[in-house]
Amino acid sequence: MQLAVCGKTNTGKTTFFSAATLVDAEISNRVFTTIEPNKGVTYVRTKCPCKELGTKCSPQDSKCNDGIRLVPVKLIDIAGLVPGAHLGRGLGNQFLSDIMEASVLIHVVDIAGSTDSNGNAVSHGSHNPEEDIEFFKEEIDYWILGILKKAQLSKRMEHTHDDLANAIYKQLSGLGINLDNVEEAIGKTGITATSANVDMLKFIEILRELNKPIIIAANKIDIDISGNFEKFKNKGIKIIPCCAEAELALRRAAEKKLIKYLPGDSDFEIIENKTTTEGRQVVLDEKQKRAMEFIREKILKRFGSTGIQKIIDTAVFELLNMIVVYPVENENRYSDKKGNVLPNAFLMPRGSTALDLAFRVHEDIGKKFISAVDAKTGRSVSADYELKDGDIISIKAGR
Ligand SMILES: Nc1nc2c(ncn2[C@@H]2O[C@H](COP(=O)(O)OP(=O)(O)OP(=O)(O)O)[C@@H](O)[C@H]2O)c(=O)[nH]1
Ligand SMILES: [Mg+2]
Repeated sequence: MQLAVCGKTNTGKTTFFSAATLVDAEISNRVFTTIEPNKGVTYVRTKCPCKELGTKCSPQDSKCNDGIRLVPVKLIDIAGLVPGAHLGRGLGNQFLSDIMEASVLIHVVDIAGSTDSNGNAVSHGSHNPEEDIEFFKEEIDYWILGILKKAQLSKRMEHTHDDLANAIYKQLSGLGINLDNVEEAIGKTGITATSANVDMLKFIEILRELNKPIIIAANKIDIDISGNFEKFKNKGIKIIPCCAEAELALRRAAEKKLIKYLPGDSDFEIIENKTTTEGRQVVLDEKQKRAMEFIREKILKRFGSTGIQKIIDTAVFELLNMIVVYPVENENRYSDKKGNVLPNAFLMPRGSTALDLAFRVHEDIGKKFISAVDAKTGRSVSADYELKDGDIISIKAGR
């Protein structure tokens, strides 16, 4: 599963990406700083069962920090789009296909309105971010329309004997579009292979919403003097305020152990008197302390967090409707063969069954599935048992 950080140029996408992954990448206040996509790993944050079970876990594929389990998710930071990208404007449209590789699009918007539609700096509040939200969806939709038009669907259907859904599905393969969604969108719009562009665009809009949910990261909330965020809150869009710059500063300070902070926390603690292994004292200097205090007062106290973690978690748990399940070998010790307690944390779509989990562990285990045990209750469950968030399951398979 991959999430994409995307949107107009110069909105803070790479800052968001670096804050979420701690991968170093160039950040600057000019347009098109990022050309090649940056790739990294971020984490969703969930409660680890170790606390409630009173045991100490030893994660192998994820991390646990004082009862908070961090489960990895891929993140990609894509070059900025400008209006007309689908026609090749700006850096062109090759990036649109990068965007479509992701399951959720994190659209980073400069909510402070401090950059115009081409990403150039303008006085704060002078650009309306609503335009950016609309243009972004339009770029994707027109780009898909271009692909479908090129396909000459009716000719292709004659040739291959595919029905419309299959013809579209095949044409859009590579965009991570699923056939059920194509059928649903056709059902809702009644399009045919020769429908006019305006009807095709309605179909594409529905298909996009089903396939590539968008969450708006309302970035640069620290300089939003126009109160833009407040205006969007009630418009029925998924939008979360954030300050990528603050998160990056906090994460870097935490990495150096200058502060105690976990992504998503509502506060941090300055670590005084920290000594390195070489015996050097490392502390935040006065300027850094003031910057941290600013973040605490202007961001954390006002919004409850920097927003970055909340956006990642919302993308995975809400928009993709994932749950976290812990497969184990030994249901009494909650461990794998080697004795690692709660070694793995799997993200699975809500509605997945014990059998789906068995296949996820290994195809062979899935094929030879006999039963499963819910380790928390000790009860045996069947193949079609629907997994719950936080379940610890031991699969029993034949030889
Ligand atoms: N005030 C403020 N500035 C921010 C924030 N996040 C990023 N910036 C600034 O916005 C500018 C652009 O940041 P980048 O992360 O390079 O933006 P980008 O969207 O990746 O830009 P391109 O790669 O050029 O498309 C830099 O000057 C950042 O320091 C934020 O939360 N608040
Ligand atoms: Mg960038």
